[in-house]
Amino acid sequence: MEYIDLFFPEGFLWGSAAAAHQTEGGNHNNWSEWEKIPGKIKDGTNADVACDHYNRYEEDFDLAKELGHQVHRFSIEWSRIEPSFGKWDYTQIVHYKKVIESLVKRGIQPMVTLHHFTNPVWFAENGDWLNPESPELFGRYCRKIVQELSNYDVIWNTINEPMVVVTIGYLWGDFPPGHNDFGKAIQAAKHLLMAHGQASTQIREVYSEKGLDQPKIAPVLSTSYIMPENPEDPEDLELAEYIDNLYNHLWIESAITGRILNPMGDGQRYAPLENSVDFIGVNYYSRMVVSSKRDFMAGEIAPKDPYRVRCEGLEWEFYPEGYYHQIMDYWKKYQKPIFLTENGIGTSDDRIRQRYIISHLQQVHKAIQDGAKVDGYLVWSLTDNFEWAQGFSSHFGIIECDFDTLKRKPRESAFMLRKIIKDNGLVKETQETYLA
Ligand code: GCO
Repeated sequence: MEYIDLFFPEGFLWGSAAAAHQTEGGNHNNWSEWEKIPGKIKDGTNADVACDHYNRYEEDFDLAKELGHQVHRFSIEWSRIEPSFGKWDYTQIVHYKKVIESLVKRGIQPMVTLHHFTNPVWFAENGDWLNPESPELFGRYCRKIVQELSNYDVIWNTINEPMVVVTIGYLWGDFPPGHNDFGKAIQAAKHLLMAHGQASTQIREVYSEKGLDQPKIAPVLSTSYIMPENPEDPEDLELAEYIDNLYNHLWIESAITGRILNPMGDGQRYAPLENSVDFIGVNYYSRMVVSSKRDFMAGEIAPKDPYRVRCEGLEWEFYPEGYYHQIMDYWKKYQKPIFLTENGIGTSDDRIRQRYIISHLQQVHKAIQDGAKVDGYLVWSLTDNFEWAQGFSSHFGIIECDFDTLKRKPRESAFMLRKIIKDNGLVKETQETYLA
């Protein structure tokens, strides 16, 4: 295979992403409660200690710096900031200030996620995202945290992967709160959408009250290339289109148009959504093949291609072509800049990760060549961490974390990415070395 140098646009930003509950340890929230229920976490583990990132963030950011990262995406744990309703914990606010300062000190741009899956226990006990007041409750926390952190140069992510929260938590029941109910799933999606609107409104207001320049705000979507099992079957095609709309578009189209679209609403305007999306955060891992002969609503998707490499535990197929497809689709439909906020693979074989990252970046490059405005790429994840229902059995880190000793050790993929960052692209030699 003959490779050519593939350079990325000037100013393209590179780095990694992580989330509070998966790395910090010591959290008390709806997930820590869920982890206590036998059978919910595949390997029977919990995130009580996780990577102990809460105490070791300096060490982790030293590594990120050494590895050339320019941005780091992490989340603030709501349950730490507001452990009981209306009570703010200032020691935790100070903690996150230090986390941000420690990135800034190393010349790494902080990208802060306000909600990454977890909720305070009091919020979960009050109906979680089914509570009609949930958007405002979330908005209050956002106002607080933004008031405290707006003096730093932060890129804001409001809600992470709303449709994952909805699909896995409210439809398939494998994440908290464990519902299996389409109606509830749609209700939760609507409230998460309104919560995004509340968050962005609070951010805008706080910055303007303080006379600060408006920051960049984005929700972060989980996207999957939805394909029909049998492309000749009109029913499969129709289902694929339906799921694509429901999973990949309904929510973001509502956020961008400011209208709560069917089936979440009847297209009514929701003012807080106005001007709520400066760019779209896109997380991509794989494709999803659907069939009209299987019950998607019950979590049934088509059998995997036996010849494709898969993600440890989660069984997601290695499918880079879908990345190009999804980036182009969002770009064409919404004409908003895209930031690739997560991409990676859980694997114990780092050579697979190396191939995965390069193959996916080739697709990103192609999308940029074809006109998509893509501003950056973050690998998921900086270190191995608690992979939700998979526990510690899926290794996504470019840095290995030994969960007995908590020792960190960069994998070869981390050095590969460092070279990519330094070159601002995939030079011929990088592709030859890692795709060989
Ligand atoms: C997310 C993701 C991460 C996962 C990753 C691999 O919501 O951003 O779910 O938290 O760890 O996607 O599954």
